[in-house]
Amino acid sequence: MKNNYDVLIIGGGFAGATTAWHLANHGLKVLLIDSKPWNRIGDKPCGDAVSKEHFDNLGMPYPEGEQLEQKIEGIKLYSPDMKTEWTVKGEGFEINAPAYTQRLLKEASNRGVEVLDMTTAMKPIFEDGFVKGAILFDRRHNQQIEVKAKVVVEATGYSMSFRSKLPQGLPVTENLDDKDADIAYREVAYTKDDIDEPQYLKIFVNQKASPGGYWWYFPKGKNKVNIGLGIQGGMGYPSIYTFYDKYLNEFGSDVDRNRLIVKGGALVPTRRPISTLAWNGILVVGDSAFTANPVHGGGKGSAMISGYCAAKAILNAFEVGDFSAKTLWSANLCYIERYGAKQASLELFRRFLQKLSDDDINYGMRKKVIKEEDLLEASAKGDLQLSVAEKAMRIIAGLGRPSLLMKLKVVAEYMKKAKDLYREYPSDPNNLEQWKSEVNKLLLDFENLMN
Ligand code: FDA
Ligand code: PGT
Repeated sequence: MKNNYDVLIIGGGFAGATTAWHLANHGLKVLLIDSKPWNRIGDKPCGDAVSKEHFDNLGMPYPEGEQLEQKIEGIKLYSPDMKTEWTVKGEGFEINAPAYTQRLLKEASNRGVEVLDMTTAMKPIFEDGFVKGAILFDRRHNQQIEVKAKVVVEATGYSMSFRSKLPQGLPVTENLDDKDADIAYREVAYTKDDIDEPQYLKIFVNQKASPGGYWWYFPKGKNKVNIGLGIQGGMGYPSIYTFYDKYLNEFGSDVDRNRLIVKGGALVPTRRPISTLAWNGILVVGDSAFTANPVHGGGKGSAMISGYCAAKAILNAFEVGDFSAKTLWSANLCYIERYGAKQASLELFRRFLQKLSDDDINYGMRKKVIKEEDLLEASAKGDLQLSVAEKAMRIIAGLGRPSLLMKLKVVAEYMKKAKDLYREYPSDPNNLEQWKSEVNKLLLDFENLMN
């Protein structure tokens, strides 16, 4: 079977569904496919916490009814010794991800987007330097379909299962280094007792119980919780299950594992975004484009941003009738301005945090070397304010950890440099390689200073 579309979206998770939602109703012939059956689309291992701001910024509907499990008012962050508790205020949602994702897909479908479930993209159609479509396999009808499209959107999540089959060497085939990802696992279960403050997410930083990551306890209502942890990849640590079983009681003593609802693990990219979301005939969005936040691993909000930026770039490309990297490039500028530059700066912060000992973190949080507001500012904008710490530097340094403070100063400087470099992101594909080498140099310099 052969078919022609304007746009083919591969993957119906948060990134793909958002792309479809923003493309719908604009007169384009759009097909979205997902390997999963309809009722499981959107069902992937996740903590399911998303900040309200993302919905506001993108003009997207709030989760409601069965899509919303708990309104969130803030995050409580605990030091390894549990002696310091920081509260970061901020509104958000603990969502039912399959229900919300399927809602977006249904709305897109009602507005003209075709959605095919149980359909997998097997390989790209690549001709004359352009992605021209894909060979699909429709498991519902056991048939192969050849789909030609002006633009293909790769939204396959951390599997990167479409773009990894393109000719290697194209900028959009960039790979993920194991150490630039966390391995994360979570279970959703009922609790034995009612949860005290279900409106707060809890994050426990502890290098022993979750090296290079953290434990979370995210309430889904009064008596249900999403609990899990992330550990840094590529470090040769024991399996994630070993950590889960060993420390569950410490962070979730009220979890009733006899009333388990769902469990599963996956990778979370914790780096700057892929160097370009766009190439000839293709845009990459979501986890596949490494859009998650490097410090907390949240990737649903930024997957939505990338989908929004991709849709805008596609609509523009159809206006001018050109689908080359040069025209689709505007997706990069949109994404970097809204989130990507902050990711680059937070990647450096993440590299610093992952090397801290529990003692350092206990000390840093107790003495407010970084304050709650600074952390929120860093997470929201990628700027680390050290003015207060700098003023107090001499006094605090006298208290015993001058090296930690000095390092933090370097981190703040390099975070700023990273953001500045992302402000100079090339305006077209020609200067990409030169710019990438500058980014690599910055990362290398930073690593040398940190070691
Ligand atoms: P996602 O993986 O959701 O979607 C990809 C889709 O593509 C899937 O539906 C898949 O079936 C389909 N697909 C893949 N290959 C295909 C092919 N060849 N053909 C057809 N279909 C194909 N984020 C957050 O904001 N808050 C949080 O609390 C957490 N917590 C969290 C915990 C854990 C354990 C993990 C592993 C991750 C998180 N995250 C998170 C991150 C978040 O889950 C992630 O960033 C987004 O769900 C990514 O959405 P995408 O749409 O990019 O991929
Ligand atoms: C240290 C490396 C860790 C790697 C992490 C991997 C773990 C994987 C697990 C994935 C679980 C995902 C949990 C997602 C939580 C969502 C949090 C959230 O929504 O955060 C909001 C919104 O941020 P945003 O970037 O989506 O949006 C910004 C804005 O709203 C839109 O423009 C913001 O809240 C926070 O950032 C709170 C801070 C969380 C901090 C995480 C812990 C880090 C450890 C800090 C230690 C500090 C010690 C300092 C000592 C010197």
